[in-house]
Amino acid sequence: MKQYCGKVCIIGRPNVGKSTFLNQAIGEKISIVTHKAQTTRRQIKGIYSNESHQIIFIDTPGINSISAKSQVRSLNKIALTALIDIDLVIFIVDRDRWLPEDEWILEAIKTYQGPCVAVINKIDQMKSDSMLALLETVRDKQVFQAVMPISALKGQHIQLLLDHIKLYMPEKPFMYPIDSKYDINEQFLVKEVIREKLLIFTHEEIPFISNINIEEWIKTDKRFSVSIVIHVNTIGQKKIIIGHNGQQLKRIGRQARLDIEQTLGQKMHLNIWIKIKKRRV
Ligand SMILES: Nc1nc2c(ncn2[C@@H]2O[C@H](COP(=O)(O)OP(=O)(O)OP(=O)(O)O)[C@@H](O)[C@H]2O)c(=O)[nH]1
Ligand SMILES: [Mg+2]
Repeated sequence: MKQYCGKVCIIGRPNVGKSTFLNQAIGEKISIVTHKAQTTRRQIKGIYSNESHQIIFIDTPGINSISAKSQVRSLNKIALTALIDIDLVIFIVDRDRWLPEDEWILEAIKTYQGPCVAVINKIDQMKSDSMLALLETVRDKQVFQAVMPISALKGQHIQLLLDHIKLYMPEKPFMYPIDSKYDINEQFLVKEVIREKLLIFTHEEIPFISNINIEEWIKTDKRFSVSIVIHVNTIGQKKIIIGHNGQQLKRIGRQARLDIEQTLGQKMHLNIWIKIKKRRV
């Protein structure tokens, strides 16, 4: 049987659902998702395969055209460098109107000359007339090969989109074994899942200033045990993460462990410690 294999870069504003789409497309949670903007901080690769097609998706940080912060600029750069050597761009917009920020991204990716498919996400929250109006607006840009509405969260029209993406994949041997779903370092994945839970449960800016370090990593067929240290700046931050009677930290640890076990397919033992960074004098 012929094999088709290619790389697809997922681009869009922060929070439009890029990572949710990636997880849904490959049927595995490998890219973290929260309600906060700029959750994704690196390029994350997820792999979809069937007998004939392999699609290597690259999830990217949301591109932010407004903030001039250097951290934001470096996230934009991470996203834009993912456009090299790819076969298709998936440009995700969400239920809002076509925004100036979307126009800015379109301008930023101008040097990319390959095909680009626009995806309107979160249609589960849209009335059909506003969806049709947005569809029309995006189509009128005349830069997209197709415009496809989906709900990444509810899994609506994902298969249709995958089938469409397959049309752009060149005839090439698979780059990964057919059962590979991701190409990320497992230690990175563990740290990312903990960062996600910190973002979700603490409602604070803590995750942006803390470091997450792996102090111990034991992984054999029989045993998977990890010790993590979260470094924070102040005692107040430590208290927020630990919570009343340690309940918050327990919840963070439990939810992280369940997600990691699901993705890596192995029961694990997870210890998390919080330490306050020593100030330099
Ligand atoms: N209602 C609805 N919510 C969605 C859908 N897709 C994603 N979301 C929500 O939108 C929020 C952002 O999702 P993410 O997948 O993290 O978005 P992202 O584009 O990867 O965000 P960044 O990594 O910050 O750029 C989360 O709260 C998701 O649950 C959808 O189809 N419908
Ligand atoms: Mg993301």
